[in-house]
Amino acid sequence: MFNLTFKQVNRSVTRVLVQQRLNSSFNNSKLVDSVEEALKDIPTSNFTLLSGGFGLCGLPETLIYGLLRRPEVKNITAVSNNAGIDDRGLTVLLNSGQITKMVSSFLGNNKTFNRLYLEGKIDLELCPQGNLAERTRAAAAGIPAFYTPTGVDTWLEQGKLPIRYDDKNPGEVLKYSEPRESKIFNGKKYLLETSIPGDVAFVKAYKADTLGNCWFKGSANNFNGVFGRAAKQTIVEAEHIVEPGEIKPEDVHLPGVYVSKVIQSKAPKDIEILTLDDGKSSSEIDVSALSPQELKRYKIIKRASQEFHEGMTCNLGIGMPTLAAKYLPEGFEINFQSENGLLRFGKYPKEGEQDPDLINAGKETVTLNSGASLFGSEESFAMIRSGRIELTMLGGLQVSAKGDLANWGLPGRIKGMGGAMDLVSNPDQTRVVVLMEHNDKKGNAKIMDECTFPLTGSKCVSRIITEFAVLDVDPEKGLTLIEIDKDTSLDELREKTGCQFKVSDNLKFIEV
Ligand SMILES: *[C@@H]1O[C@H](CO)[C@@H](O)[C@H](O)[C@H]1NC(C)=O
Ligand SMILES: *[C@@H]1O[C@H](CO)[C@@H](O)[C@H](O)[C@H]1NC(C)=O
Ligand SMILES: *[C@@H]1O[C@H](CO)[C@@H](O)[C@H](O)[C@H]1NC(C)=O
Ligand SMILES: CC(=O)N[C@H]1CO[C@H](CO)[C@@H](O)[C@@H]1O
Repeated sequence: MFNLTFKQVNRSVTRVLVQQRLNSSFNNSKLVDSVEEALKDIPTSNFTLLSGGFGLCGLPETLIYGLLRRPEVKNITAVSNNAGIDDRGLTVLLNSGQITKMVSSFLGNNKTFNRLYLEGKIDLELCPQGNLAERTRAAAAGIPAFYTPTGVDTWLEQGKLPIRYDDKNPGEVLKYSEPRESKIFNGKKYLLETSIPGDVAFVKAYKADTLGNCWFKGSANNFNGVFGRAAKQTIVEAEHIVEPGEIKPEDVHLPGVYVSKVIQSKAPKDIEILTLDDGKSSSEIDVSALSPQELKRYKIIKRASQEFHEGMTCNLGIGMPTLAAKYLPEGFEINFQSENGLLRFGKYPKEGEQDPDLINAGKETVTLNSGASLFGSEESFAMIRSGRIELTMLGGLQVSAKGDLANWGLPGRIKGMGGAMDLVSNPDQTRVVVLMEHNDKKGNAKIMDECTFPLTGSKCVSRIITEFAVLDVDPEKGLTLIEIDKDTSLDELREKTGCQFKVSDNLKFIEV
């Protein structure tokens, strides 16, 4: 016996254990009856919770409300793309004071989250959406850190993201983010990002079997799949609990090996932004009935729709960029990608066909075209950073003559970058077109020598489309006017623009 090696002892012990399992009625079911039981083994306080979902889609609310009924569990660092909406999702744990720090890409318009952050009641680490996915993916893969192009030359690299405001002096920042180390690979700068391992993950699945294998429906994979892999303890709530084998092995999105417990989900399923196909074609729009403000936007959107080529893959930001898709010629084939995990999504649904599990990055209900595919956020951003998206159209607050873009907040009024920093991180392969009004509401120029608002990306914009002009951007040579509104003179345009621009020899009128 003393001659046995440790390995041999270990092996024989394993054999005995396996034999015991076979002999007894060993129950390997991870199903538990109640949310109390599901949360029994989580730490009492001071831990990191990864909470899946995107808006209200795939939101593990049964578990979140379970935690609300355990007020002694405090000082939670919650990692989640956003915090749900007021009175839904993680916001309830912000209100109860159980969450003291959020790691998110987007504050949104949600009053509670905004207020607590700006009043200095919570810490917020703003994290680009793609970094959130990749930092948790790295944790899931046993990788402590990695280099990524997202956020180069922005507040993220410079360590200027406000993490904590002073609760006594409004607007004063008490704590900023850590600056990021950078390194050049193949002539391009990348930032070092560390992984985000979770202590606990909350996951919402459509179907889970009693072994913990999960299947996500529609766009509900989002952060659920990657978060479910990145925590020491993953707790799944599923709408349908099935027996092992009912989810086909090749359809398992999250293998049970990552999952500790499964409960029946009791969360309601709601749609955050119901958008329906009104059946009207774009040619039916009565331009003469539009208000001056609507006409401005109409001109920008209509001109933007000329940027599409048949068969291209593109990602459209919320607002005007998304609306540009309405002006595609009938039958025109485009692969629209949405960063919450859809490729080849289609029109808004017809009344009655809407599905809370199928939303775009703007949280609007959508449909899928034939040949569509669905995946998690980590894969979506892999696609984005690696240049599979040919065109990204975004809104802008400011663009500089070198093509720097600022579009995620003003100092003191930060909304979060969402996926924008990731979307503009590979401008050599993904063309970045910015749609914006030429001037802000006070008439200030938004096209200028240097942006004054925090950057989304530097030297990344290829083209700017406004109601007055189409300008091409070269990071070295600056701006060239290629199209002008037919009712605007060059002098007027110079007046409205905050920096010099060249005029193309081939200047045309904007045709809309
Ligand atoms: C295994 O445990 C689960 C949950 O505790 C229970 O619902 C199920 O009936 C058990 N199965 C067997 C075969 O004992
Ligand atoms: C949480 O952290 C605080 C401060 O480090 C410590 O005093 C407290 O005991 C911790 N609580 C738990 C449950 O670990
Ligand atoms: C909160 O938890 C963190 C670890 O997640 C710990 O470092 C910190 O000291 C805790 N703070 C309090 C007030 O318990
Ligand atoms: C985007 C978002 O979360 N909006 C919500 C924020 O809170 C207000 C007030 O409760 C809601 O009306 C919004 O829908």
